[in-house]
Amino acid sequence: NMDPFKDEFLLATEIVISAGQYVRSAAKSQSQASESKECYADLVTEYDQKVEKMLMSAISEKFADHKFIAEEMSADGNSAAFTDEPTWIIDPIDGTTNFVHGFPAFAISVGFFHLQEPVFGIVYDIPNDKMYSAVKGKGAFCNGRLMKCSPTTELQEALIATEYGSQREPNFLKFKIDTMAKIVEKCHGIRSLGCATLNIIQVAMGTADAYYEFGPHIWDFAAAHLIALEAGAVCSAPNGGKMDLCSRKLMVCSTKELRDQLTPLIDDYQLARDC
Ligand code: LIP
Repeated sequence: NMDPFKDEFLLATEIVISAGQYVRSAAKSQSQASESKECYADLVTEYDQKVEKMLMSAISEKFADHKFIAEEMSADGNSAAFTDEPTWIIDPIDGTTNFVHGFPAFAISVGFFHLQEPVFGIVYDIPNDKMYSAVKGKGAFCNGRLMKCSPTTELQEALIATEYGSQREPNFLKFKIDTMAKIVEKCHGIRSLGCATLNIIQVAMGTADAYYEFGPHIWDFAAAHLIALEAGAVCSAPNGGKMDLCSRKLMVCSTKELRDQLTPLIDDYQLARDC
């Protein structure tokens, strides 16, 4: 039920658009300085940190007792506390590597949860100025237009999105590449936007038919998975089990039939949980 959190939704939309404009003007000045986090391929810029602070302080000003799970505040590797309290789950820039290189696929992601259930999700595609949003039970919208995922039921006719990710452990990469090899043999193709959020949005738009990934964090999924659900997608674990937002694994399929054809091709991989 959205109405009790209407003010939160309006505030979120407003601050995400203004933060997005700020990042877009920075993105024009070509490549961005970055530092690496856990691995040389896991990047952060001053904009990730600034945008996270901007969003969190605007929210705290109005809703002093709300909780946060956000990418840069979690950069110390400590696990996040995900409680029943009203909780904002924020990725200030999803697709930081793209932002650093000027590759036009990066987004601000804000999900709002209560009782650990999603209430609304907002994804703002910064370079393309597209606002995606969903309120639980009320449909998914792109710049005000209703979104609907594809009716594809055959893997042979499907376009699948997944990612190499930002970790470089050889075993983990081998697992990912082996899995992709099994899948690409059976489908139209595999795509990697370098932005988990926007991959999920492609499924919600019907421009891709499924997405799965091992390694992203709760802030990469929180908002986008609700948008996909509201567009008619099926969210699960990559093995077909129940979706677990803290597990760092997710699969989003346009239909159950696709899910059932993909899961036998995807083994499990153990990852440290987010929460
Ligand atoms: C990134 C994702 C990307 C995924 C990486 C990473 P960041 O998020 O969107 O698709 O493969 O593992 O999580 O660090 O740019 O917010």
